[in-house]
Amino acid sequence: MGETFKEFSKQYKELLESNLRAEMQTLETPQILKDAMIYSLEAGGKRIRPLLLFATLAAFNKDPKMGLETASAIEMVHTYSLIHDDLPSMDDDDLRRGKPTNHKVFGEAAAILAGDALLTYSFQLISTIQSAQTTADTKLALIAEFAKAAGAEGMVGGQVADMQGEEKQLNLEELEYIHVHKTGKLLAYSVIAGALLAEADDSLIDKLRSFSFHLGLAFQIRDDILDLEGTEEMIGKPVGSDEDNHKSTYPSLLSMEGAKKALEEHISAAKKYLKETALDTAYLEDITDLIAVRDN
Ligand code: GRG
Repeated sequence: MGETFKEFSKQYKELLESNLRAEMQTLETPQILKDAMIYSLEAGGKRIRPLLLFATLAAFNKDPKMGLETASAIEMVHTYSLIHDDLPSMDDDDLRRGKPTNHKVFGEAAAILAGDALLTYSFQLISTIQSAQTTADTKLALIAEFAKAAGAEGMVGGQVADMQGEEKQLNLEELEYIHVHKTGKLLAYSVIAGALLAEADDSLIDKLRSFSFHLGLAFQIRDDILDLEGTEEMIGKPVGSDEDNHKSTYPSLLSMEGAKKALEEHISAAKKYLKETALDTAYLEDITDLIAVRDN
């Protein structure tokens, strides 16, 4: 690991983005669908999930490039989830990452289909990994774990629980269920996919699962803190009590101070599990630190 994390992340973000462009160029499909898929894939995401996968491969002293197809697949599923989350029947958002949402530009039907196509294509990508280092068994394990993380037992299940929980007071356990599934499972898959590609044994995978569990919750708590701080800045007064907002969040359940404490606790638990792996985890630690202080 000669490079700094900044150099590493720049290099692999560029590699990912050029691979996403290349994949889209080869796609034989009606132009509107292709344009809608490209629009959201190139709308300026942080690429945290692909970077987690590349950093996990680096931790195993493997060439991060061997994770390129899987990293691209994960970013496609993440992109589909955001397109669908913004739809009129879900959050009904007009803006994402400061730009008009997919359905605002291409219409609702095209946005639904762009999400569907990204989801499906992601599995095609993993099933056609060319590298001689990746066996058919590994590809199967990558696909099975991916389906579980993205589907009814993972992100989609979390989204439904989130919709059901709207407008009612949740307890901490219910809130945690939502976030572990809606956000945590795909983040965790990014790490587990790296470990599967590196052919890690089960005990290492367990430790990385524990790391990712805490990382996912830290990511979400930071998201809630950022949302609340953004709202307070906008209206110029402190919010966060139940009268102000019906949606349960970490700050609304624990207070801002309690949410910041919980964030710190999850970050240190994540780092504790990383240490236990005895891998070369410098980049994974850097990502963990970034998640704790990120401001977008
Ligand atoms: C519609 C099946 C379906 C699922 C949607 C992930 C999700 C489930 C909805 C997103 C809602 C949301 C804003 C959740 C908060 C945490 C989160 C996932 C933020 C967005 O992820 P980032 O910060 O996004 O990695 P960028 O823009 O950097 O790609």
